[in-house]
Amino acid sequence: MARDDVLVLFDVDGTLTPHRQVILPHVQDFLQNQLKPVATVGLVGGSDMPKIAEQMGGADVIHKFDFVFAENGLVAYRDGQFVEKQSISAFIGDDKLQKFINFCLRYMSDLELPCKRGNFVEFRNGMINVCPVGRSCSYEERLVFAEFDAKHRVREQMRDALMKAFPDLGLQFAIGGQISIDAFPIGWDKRYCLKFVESFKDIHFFGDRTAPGGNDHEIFEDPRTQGYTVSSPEDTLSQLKTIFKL
Ligand code: M1P
Repeated sequence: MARDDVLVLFDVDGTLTPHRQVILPHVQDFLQNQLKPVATVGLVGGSDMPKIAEQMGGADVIHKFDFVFAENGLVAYRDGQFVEKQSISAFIGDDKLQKFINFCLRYMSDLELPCKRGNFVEFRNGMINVCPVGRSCSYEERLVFAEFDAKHRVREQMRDALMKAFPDLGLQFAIGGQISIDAFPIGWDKRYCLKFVESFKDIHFFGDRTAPGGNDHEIFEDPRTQGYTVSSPEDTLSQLKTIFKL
């Protein structure tokens, strides 16, 4: 099949890079020199554009990949050009958003964690990222929280509390990374990016958070994609080699 018929979309964290780390040179090299000649290649990350650029080796990520979808596609680039971005505040309204943010801050103020740092609520274009340990934690503090969370289910409990407190706000909540929860309007999950790629005959999606509640789940299950669950960047490469005979 021709390159223009086949699209391979990748989640970033845990799929192409370790969480919040920079892509390894051999993974970047494989995508650019082995996969790109046979398929159109895109990224669809939950993170915002600055984080995706940092992890993928710089701002020219929009030129290296045919599509770059930040914040699930709520911020979209094609062939190095900005296409569109969505606004959660325009969609939900600031009154409602403020109630939601106030609830999150109150809820997090009662949590006892191994440590707390700063930037507990990150307001992005199309989503709000809520982080109990605080996004300004160090990498070591991130790992300590992730281990604590795996044991004590801090984020799952918070997500349940949010769903109970705001059944009618029209928001959905996804656990995409190690330390935070993404909140965005229902339907603005990673399937959102598929509206930009309708012309492709085959769309392959690779992600690590494909189980229910994970931020790769909906696009993984979507009938328009063929979904693959991966456990690491090395696993992604190994599956690509098998599927595309590279
Ligand atoms: O993997 C995607 C996620 O990456 C970050 O998650 P965390 O900081 O919790 O590891 C965030 O940018 C999050 O929004 C995103 O979905």
